[in-house]
Amino acid sequence: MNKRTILSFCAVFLSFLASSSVQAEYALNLRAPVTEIATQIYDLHMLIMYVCIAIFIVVFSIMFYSLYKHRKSVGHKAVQFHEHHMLEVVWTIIPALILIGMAIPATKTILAMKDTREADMSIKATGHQWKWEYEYLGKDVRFISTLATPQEQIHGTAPKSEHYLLEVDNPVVVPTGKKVRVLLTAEDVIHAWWVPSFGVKQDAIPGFIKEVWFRVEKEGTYRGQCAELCGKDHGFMPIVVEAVSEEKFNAWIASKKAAAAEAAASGDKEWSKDDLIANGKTVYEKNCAACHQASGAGLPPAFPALTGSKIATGPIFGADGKMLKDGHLDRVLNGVRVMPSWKALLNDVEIASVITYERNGLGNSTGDVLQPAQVKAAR
Ligand code: HEC
Ligand SMILES: [Cu+2]
Repeated sequence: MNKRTILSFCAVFLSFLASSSVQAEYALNLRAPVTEIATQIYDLHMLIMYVCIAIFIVVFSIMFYSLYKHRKSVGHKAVQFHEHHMLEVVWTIIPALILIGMAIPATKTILAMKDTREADMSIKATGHQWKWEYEYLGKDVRFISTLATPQEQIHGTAPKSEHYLLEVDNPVVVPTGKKVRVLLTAEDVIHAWWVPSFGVKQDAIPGFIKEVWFRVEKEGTYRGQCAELCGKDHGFMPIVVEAVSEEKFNAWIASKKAAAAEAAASGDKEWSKDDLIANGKTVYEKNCAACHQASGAGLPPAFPALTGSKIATGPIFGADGKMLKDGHLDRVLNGVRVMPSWKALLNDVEIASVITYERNGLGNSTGDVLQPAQVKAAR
């Protein structure tokens, strides 16, 4: 190697170093933290990054200096120091100390992350294919949060909106300044609840309850995703958390309760066929189209077509007036194999609407109507 090659190599090396540390300040770094834990994670990340850079500079400077200064062409002879005990002890102890130095703050943060004690409120989040269900424990509020991005944008026939695939119909609302504990589980497959600005990422596993917590100080809308990889539609079940003042939060809880009471009351009244079909279309597109397709054609053999389906156009009640086993209502309420059970996810009005829509839309025309009161009685 001549002097020019070595110099140009050094130049490339230095410019690489400069660019990577510059980039750390810009878009390539972690999301700006908004919780205490996320801030700790961010600071740890930076600290360890600087430690790495420092080690890199020290090690490579010595290496390149030695290579250059002691090269054969200037007549250097290799020095032998095999079995140099002092040297071996030093190069074991120094890295060990560096590792311990990094492990101490990292462990502190992990312990703080797992410390869900003394939470001000708890939300149970359950992952479903492909949506999140939230239950505010002790507050009697429960709802489903589904993707709000229209199918046209997903299939490329409409321009994509600003929060493409990161928008939902019902966001999680939390008060600022409060320690919120999230209990995570899943109904069908493993999901993962991830909100980067909170420093929260946790698998939601069927049969287990995992706990995470966050405390947001600043009002705002924070977005995340289901971070599970295997499975078809985890990328279509985002998470949106709105942090608001305590008054706004209380008002929101009251409005959710009022809406639930209203939905319960509307389940007792007689619905017109047109209203059921119109409402059913919305319910269908949100909950069923991912598997059975918006047209009802399904994706056979995995997901049967509802258009012309024997079950979806067959009888709902038996001759005795009771719900028919393996009939249309039974299938939707209780599910079977891969078909989810909708009992806990949809209310009477939603189930009556979606069934009426399946029977009178999607290319079917049985002409009959299922009333919410009938669903209620069949539960
Ligand atoms: C996760 C995918 C998935 C979703 C979401 C889903 N289904 Fe299904 N559904 C299935 C599968 C799979 C079957 C077939 C089950 C079997 O027989 O093994 C099925 C079967 C059915 C059947 C019986 C059809 C037949 O001919 O066998 C009806 C009716 C039905 N679903 C209605 C609905 C409704 C209404 C919704 C929305 C509220 C819905 N499904 C949402 C997967 C899904
Ligand atoms: Cu998921």
